[in-house]
Amino acid sequence: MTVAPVRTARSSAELISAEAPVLAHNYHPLPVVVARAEGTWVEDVEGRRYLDLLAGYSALNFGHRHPALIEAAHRQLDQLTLTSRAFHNDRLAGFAEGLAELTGLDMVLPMNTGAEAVESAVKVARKWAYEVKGVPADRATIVVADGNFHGRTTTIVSFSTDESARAGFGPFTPGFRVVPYNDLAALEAAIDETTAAVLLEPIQGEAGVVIPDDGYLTGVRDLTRRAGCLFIADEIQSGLGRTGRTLAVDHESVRPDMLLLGKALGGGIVPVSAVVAGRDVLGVLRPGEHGSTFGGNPLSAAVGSAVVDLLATGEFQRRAADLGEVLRNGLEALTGKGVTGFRARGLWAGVDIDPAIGTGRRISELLLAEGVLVKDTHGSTIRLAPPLTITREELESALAALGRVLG
Ligand code: IF1
Repeated sequence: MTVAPVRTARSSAELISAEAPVLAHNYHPLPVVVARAEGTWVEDVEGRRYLDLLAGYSALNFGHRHPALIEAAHRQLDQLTLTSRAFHNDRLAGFAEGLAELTGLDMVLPMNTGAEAVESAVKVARKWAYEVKGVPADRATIVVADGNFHGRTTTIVSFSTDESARAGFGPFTPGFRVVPYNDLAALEAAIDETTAAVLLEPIQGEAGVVIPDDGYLTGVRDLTRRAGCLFIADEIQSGLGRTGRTLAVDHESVRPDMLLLGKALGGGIVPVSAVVAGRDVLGVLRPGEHGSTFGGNPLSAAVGSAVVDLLATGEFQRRAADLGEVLRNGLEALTGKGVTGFRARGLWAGVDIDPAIGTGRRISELLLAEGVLVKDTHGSTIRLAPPLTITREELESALAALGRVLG
């Protein structure tokens, strides 16, 4: 019997080189190995500290290891973690009730990852089209926007317009139409009697925090209502306080037919996602027609309920709105000094850097050396998305670091 080698504590460099032969290279991480984290700060293996301005792509809206969320997880870990939905558990009703109340919709389909929520929404929209709208079998279409990012499954990349996300993964799922984002005329032209739904991010995250014109979401809502198709809002990244409101659609007081949530819904602890919709929509699902081993598990429901409780106070939405002004002012001050443009709403910004200074990746590496973690999106654009727990001083120090890097 071979004895497992005793793993002595390895340095960051040793851990990075140990990954190479044994871990799929589907990411190109920055050269930092995080070992501990709390709130807005992470610490690497050697004890160096960094401000986290990526926040797990907006999965850490409440900071690393928020005490209320960790407490909910610990309590549930000591009681019950998984039953499958073959049986009821004592956490799921409360989670679904809280999420329905928070969003103003009736019914919840609990899943795990964002992509699963998106896939579930595609299936439900199609089934609704056949059973409620009367679209002929297998003819349903769904309209999406160019520049979209909704996840990485083969059906979802089937309607991606990013070649790096879809090349080599065909054959692709049919039934999707792509229109320019923020273009109501193009959207209207693409909707016909086969259209089950329009699926959009209210603000496009991976595209570089692309914010549509005021009135666009209202226009989408009106268009889909008049056309008798569903408006599906993917708030997996834009939702749960990030933009200064509970949902990004709240900035136009628009209520979609289906709302997709994920990332921060699991508090940065467990993957939790959900499709939230009216009973007339989610009611098309009957026992045995859809499911998931972990969807709605008691640990996820306990953490999800604690997240709903945090959001119900409005504190995080207010923080994102108030500190969003500090972020915006800081980026205004850097415009023309290395920043060529930016888009910001709440504590979320896509910042275009002068390519002459460097790519987004290069800027990320320079900020790493300054003790700030960010992630580039495309080209010379970086995304800033700190935990909503960030203090004014921490945000200002991160903006100062960006100024130094660009200087
Ligand atoms: C990666 C970014 C990418 C999302 C929206 C659904 C999903 C996502 C609006 C799927 C996920 C993640 C995926 C991750 C990096 C990150 C991301 F936009 F947030 F930066 F890729 F574009 N809808 N976004 O943003 O949720 O299945 O991942 O839980 O794939 O590299 P998931």
